[in-house]
Amino acid sequence: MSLRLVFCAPGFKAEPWVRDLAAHFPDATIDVWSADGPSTPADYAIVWSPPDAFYASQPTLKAAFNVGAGVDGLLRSKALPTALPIVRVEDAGMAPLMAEYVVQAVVRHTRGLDTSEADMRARKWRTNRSGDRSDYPVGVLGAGALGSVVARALVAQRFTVSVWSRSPKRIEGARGYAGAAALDDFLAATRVLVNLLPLTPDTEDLLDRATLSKLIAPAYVVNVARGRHLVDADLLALIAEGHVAGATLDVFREEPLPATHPFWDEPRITLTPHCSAVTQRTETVAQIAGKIARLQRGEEISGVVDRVRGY
Ligand code: NDP
Ligand code: OXD
Repeated sequence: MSLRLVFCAPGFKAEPWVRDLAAHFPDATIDVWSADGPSTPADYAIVWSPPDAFYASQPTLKAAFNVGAGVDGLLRSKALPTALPIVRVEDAGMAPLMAEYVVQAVVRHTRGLDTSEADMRARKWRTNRSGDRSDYPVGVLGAGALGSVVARALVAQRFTVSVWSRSPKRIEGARGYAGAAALDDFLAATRVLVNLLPLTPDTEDLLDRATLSKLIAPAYVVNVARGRHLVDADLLALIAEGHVAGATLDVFREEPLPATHPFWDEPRITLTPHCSAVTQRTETVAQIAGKIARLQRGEEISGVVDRVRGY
């Protein structure tokens, strides 16, 4: 029997995904799942936040491929079968986008361009003598597919860079800290904090008053991972107190960010709508297709989520 694929990603336009998948698997049957229509059992699913009903209708799946790097949304579903292997996107074109975004956010702050922008909006002409790079040691939380590329990009921009990960990592030009016991030392060496951790039970609410207070002041926060890493009220209070100079936030506890959220009214916070590194469809489909081909040949693949660790 030919390969059977099912695509279920509410909010995504299915047609280009199906077209790209068909280019890799011309003989496969590729269905777009719908709650109303009949669902043919498939071998592999390509998904983003599928509804709970999806899993019950797909009892023959050998793996589900998440079309993003973060699997926190997928793992939250109580309907997700415990034995179903989940595979996440590993870079697939997102890392250079993330590196660009983070470097611009860090440089914008460390060169004082955020202050100049605010001055100019207030019709104030004030030449800004920006500080030395060495005054702004950058710490990257997470040194995985995205964090490691971001750290290298910051090193290339001559920043002093540290990374924090669960297991020890070697990134040329950056200092590595590993494990919970090393977090305080990492924070004490960091003024600009970049978050690229997955959202797991261990990392949820990690960016709270206790953690952010340990950064070198005045600190700066760039959160490009998940909104639930950050305790919003603690960040706002630390900005008001002057311990944190400001933040660039791309992700939020609730998305879209509610119109009444206090972040909108804090001029020292720069907001973007979860766009720091959007999924690159062509590269993602090519990566998924390569992994399906390997699984079909009985080979191992990378990017399989460890359900216990949560990423
Ligand atoms: P990876 O799984 O490749 O890397 C995760 C890193 O975090 C690893 O270095 C891992 O350590 C480290 N880590 C995980 N848990 C802990 C912990 N408890 N303590 C210390 N370190 C820990 O993920 P990616 O780099 O691909 O993606 C990171 C996140 O970025 C995603 O989960 C997603 O939430 C977010 N994202 C946001 C996007 C956006 O547009 N805003 C786009 C894409 C992703 P170790 O290496 O030892 O395993
Ligand atoms: C992802 C994201 O996890 O887009 O890939 O946030």
